[in-house]
Amino acid sequence: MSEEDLYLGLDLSTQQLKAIVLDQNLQRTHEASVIFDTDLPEFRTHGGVVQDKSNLNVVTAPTLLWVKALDILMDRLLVAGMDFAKIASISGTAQQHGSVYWLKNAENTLKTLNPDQFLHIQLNGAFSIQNSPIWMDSSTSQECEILEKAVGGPENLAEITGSKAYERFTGAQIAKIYRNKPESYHNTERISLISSFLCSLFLGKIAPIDISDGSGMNLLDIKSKRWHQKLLEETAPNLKEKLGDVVSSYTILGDVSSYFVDRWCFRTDCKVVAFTGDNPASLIGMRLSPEWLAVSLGTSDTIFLWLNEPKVLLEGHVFCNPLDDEAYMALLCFKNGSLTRERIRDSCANGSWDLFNQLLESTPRGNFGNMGLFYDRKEIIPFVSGDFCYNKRGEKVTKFSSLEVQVRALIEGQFIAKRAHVEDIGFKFNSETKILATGGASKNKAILQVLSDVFNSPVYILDTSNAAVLGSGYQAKYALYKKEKCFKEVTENLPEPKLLCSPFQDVEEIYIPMVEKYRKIIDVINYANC
Ligand code: XUL
Repeated sequence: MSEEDLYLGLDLSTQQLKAIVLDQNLQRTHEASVIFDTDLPEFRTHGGVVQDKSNLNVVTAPTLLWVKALDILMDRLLVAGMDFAKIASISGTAQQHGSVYWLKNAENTLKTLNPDQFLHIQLNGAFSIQNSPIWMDSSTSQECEILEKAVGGPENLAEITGSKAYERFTGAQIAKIYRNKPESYHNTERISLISSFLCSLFLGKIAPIDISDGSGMNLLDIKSKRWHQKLLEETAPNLKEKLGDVVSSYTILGDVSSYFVDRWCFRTDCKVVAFTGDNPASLIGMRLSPEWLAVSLGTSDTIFLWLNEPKVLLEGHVFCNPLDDEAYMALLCFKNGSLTRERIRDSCANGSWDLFNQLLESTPRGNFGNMGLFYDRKEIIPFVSGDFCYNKRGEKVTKFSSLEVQVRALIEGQFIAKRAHVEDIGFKFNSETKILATGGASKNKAILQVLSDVFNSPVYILDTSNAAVLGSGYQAKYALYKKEKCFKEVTENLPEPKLLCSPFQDVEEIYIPMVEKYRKIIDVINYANC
């Protein structure tokens, strides 16, 4: 290993393929990206996907688009001055759950690629299904029912695989392909996740699926880290052979293929490390450890946390941890994030965040006992929609007495709900707990102060706009050094998160009762919806 060594990280997300090159200190030296809609218009994607006009629930992406994007990306890195011979290792990440179907003999094609030709020309005929189902697909409710039934219900499936059955998860998607296109399924040599598919292109053979992305399939037993026999059988025949073995996410799979050595001048001993899903890679990119709770405030709000033991989550996901085989990670998604905040900003503050913040800061913690829950779209946790406003006497009202109260009710309500659900999955708050705020709204200090108060924990920020691709770059280096150093040591030169807000002294007295009040409100709403 030399001081000159560089690490290549890739991220195949829904709308683009990105690459980042990091030096020994994990500082970026080069980056490039390919935007699917505009750089590859011939595939006619919108937002990187194709929605079936006759059934809007069917959402796919052309597999060859991703291959062609890699051809272009490599070229862009070269034009940016990249010397590929300096790369010591490669890892990557991709949108989760989507699947790629390799036609019989595809592995042979991968092993014998001609370096004088583009990948997309040579892999044109390598797929038995041309359009890969992706995470935005929701057309498999029938298959989900079958998987849950096979193991005695959603709770059992969540206990085995980390999640109840979800339509976008790969098991249900494979089952649908087998049912609708049995010929194509039988002609399939191997099935990859999008992450392991991208890895296969670098490896020159079909790469194994890693346990962390593999946890997004409803097929893997997350405790034994093996495929669950009964679930495989219920999904499709001979599935075990088509999926291959799973590996730890930091596994070095081998040297880069001769195609990359001959075409792009990679060195022959450049290592390819397993690729994983974008959420596990983000956990790496944020350098999360057990005392941290990452709260991403975006279009949807997401909470990431490190778990030392698996939990049974009916509303959320548990994945094997990409850094530590003994640990797990949890992911909770809340659909009503920024869009709901923007709606209330527009109605109360004329679209101005400054005014919104002034209104928020002019009301006291606890909002005089008023409480509001706002769900523009049907929420995931809890499964409800509509606006729910309760005054200080606990009476349901159509709206609050002032704009200030309305604004605070929204922000407190969003974070109180998150605290309740994080507690429900067994996360224990203590004096060590720290919150890492990310996403668009993490620039808003007034909102983050409420987050800090409701969770009674300090809130830090870190530039994590590229957490997934950075995470794959960190993983590329970590895998090489794993025998001598822990992850913390490998990433020790990176800047620490910056403390932005600390909780006020009185917050537990105010918010513990409000969390209880929230639970009661949700029970009443759920009861009324039954
Ligand atoms: C997670 C999920 C999405 C995709 C998108 O379960 O479906 O976050 O990974 O990139």
